[in-house]
This record gives sequence, structure tokens and C-alpha cells, in this order.
Amino acid sequence: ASAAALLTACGGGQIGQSGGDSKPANGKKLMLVPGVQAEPFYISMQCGAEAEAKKLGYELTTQAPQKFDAPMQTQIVNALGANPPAALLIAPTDAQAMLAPIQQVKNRGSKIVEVDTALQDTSVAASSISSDSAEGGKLAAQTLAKLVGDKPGSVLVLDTIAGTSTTNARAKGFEDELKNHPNLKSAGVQFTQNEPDQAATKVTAALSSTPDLVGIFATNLNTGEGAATGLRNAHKIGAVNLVGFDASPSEVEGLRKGEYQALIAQDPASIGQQGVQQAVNALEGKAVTRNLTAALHPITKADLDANAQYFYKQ
Ligand code: T6T
Repeated sequence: ASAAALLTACGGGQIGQSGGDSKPANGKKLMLVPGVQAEPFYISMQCGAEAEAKKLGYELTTQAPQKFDAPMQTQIVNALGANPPAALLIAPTDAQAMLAPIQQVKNRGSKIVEVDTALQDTSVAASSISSDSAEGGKLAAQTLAKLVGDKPGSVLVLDTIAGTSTTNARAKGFEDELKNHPNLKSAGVQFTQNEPDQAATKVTAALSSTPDLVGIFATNLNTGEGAATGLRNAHKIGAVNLVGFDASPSEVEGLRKGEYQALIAQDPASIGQQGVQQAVNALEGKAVTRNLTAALHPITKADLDANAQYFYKQ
């Protein structure tokens, strides 16, 4: 997103910019590398991080890959070179492939803080801040079970990419909780490469192969967008319950229109804010908390307006 767009998104301030003429020493420089650019989840995270950095007297710049893609994110991380920022806040796009590039930045002196996703190797980051993804999947299954009622039927999970720590854990949390709802049968977990088009195609296929499909859990906003398209194309909106994750403007609109029956909203601004706090603690020799979680908020159409504070920025 452009600096101007971010100005609006975050409600004023020097959001997304480098602090004008003042050139802070490297010791005051933080960098945020989100999973992908121009996405409401990460824009909201950036807003939270920018505001906290400003408050604490640090400069935070953001560089995001064009796609949620480990090679593209690696390029950005490698370009930090021999003189990296004091701290790197990063959402690793792959739990393993991002290990070597992030480790290199650490070796060159940066503090590493994971925001949202995480590496499988827990020895690299000083701190990790994320929603409780397993709990999110469980909440999604419980929400879907309530929507379906006693009716027996199959439910499909749309995951993003194998190696994405968050959505993979959401899918697992969902499948685990499903065991407590014997009328609901798993129709499996499908990967979509985080592409809405692929999610739509998987839904179309599932509707024909699984005639008793009563529900879909879309583990993030792209899978949700695709699922809604697939259901719309098959004239199955509302007939198959769709529980999404995140609360982007288009998902909120979809919930209002009845395309989704529920959303599990995260609090990305708080993830960004806590990420900066932990990075600064690490830099200033204060106590650092290794793992922190941000709250989750299930939202249905009935309580949509009461939850407006959890809607993401764009
Ligand atoms: O759901 C978020 C984020 O938590 C996940 O790691 C990747 O997808 C999103 O950015 C939404 O598209």
C-alpha cells in the first residue's frame, strides 16, 4: 500500500514513512517484514507497530513481498545486507525455508521477533507474538457445529500452503475439535496456495464429490474469499455454512450479505504493537517474553455491529 493509503488506514500520523529528516542511529531502527503486501491483516499489524514504535521513540520501516512467498521474502531479508536494523519483526512465510535467511540477519546482530507466523526452529526469535491458532481452529469448529445443529454432514477445511505455521495449526485445531461433534464428518483439508481462485475450485469440486457438505472452514481471508466465490457459482450461499478467519472489509461485507455465517477475527494491530514492545525490550536489555498471544473474536451476523472495533483496516 502507498504511504498515502497507510495514512488513511492508520488514522493519521507518519505511518509507513521513515521519519522525515531525522536519521536515527541504527540502534533505533526497526524493520517489519509482513507476509504479503497490501493485505488488510498486515496493514492493521503495521498500523499497530508504527504507533507503538513512534511512542517508544523508534523508527519502523516496512517492506513486504508482493506475494506470500518464501523466495520473495528471502530477497527482502537478504537485501538487509551487512548492516541490518537493530531489530527485525517478521512474519515468516515458511516455517523452514525462512530459517537460513532470518538466522543470517540474527548473526549480523539484529534481534528477531516473529509476528503472526513463526519458524519451526524456536531458537532464532527472541519473542513470538501470534493468535492462538489451534484455539482459533477449535473455535471455528465449535461455531460451525452450532450453526449446523444436529444435522449430519461433511465439513471441508481450506488451508493455505503447507509450511504456513498459523493456518496449518488452525486446520489441525479444527480437525481435532471435530472429533467432539460426531454428526460432523471431515471431508479433509485442502491446500490452496493462498490463492482465492484455487480455493473456489476446491469448493466447486467438493460440492460435486461430497453431496452432504454442510460446512466449510476457510483458514484465512484468501481461502474465505475463494470459498464464497465457489459457493456463489454453485448457488449454494447459505445452504453450506461458511466460517471464515480474519475480518477484512470484504469478509465483513460478506458476513453482512450472508455469504459467511461467522468469522473468527484476529487482533493484528495488537500483534504489531506487542511485537515492537518485545523488540524494544530486547534492545534495551529489559525482560522479554518468549511467547505472547493476541485475542480472537468470533463474530456472527447477529453481533456484527457490536464487534466493529475488530474489523481490519485497508
Ligand atoms: O490470516 C492471516 C495470517 O494470520 C496468516 O498467517 C496468513 O493469512 C492472513 O494474512 C490472512 O490472509
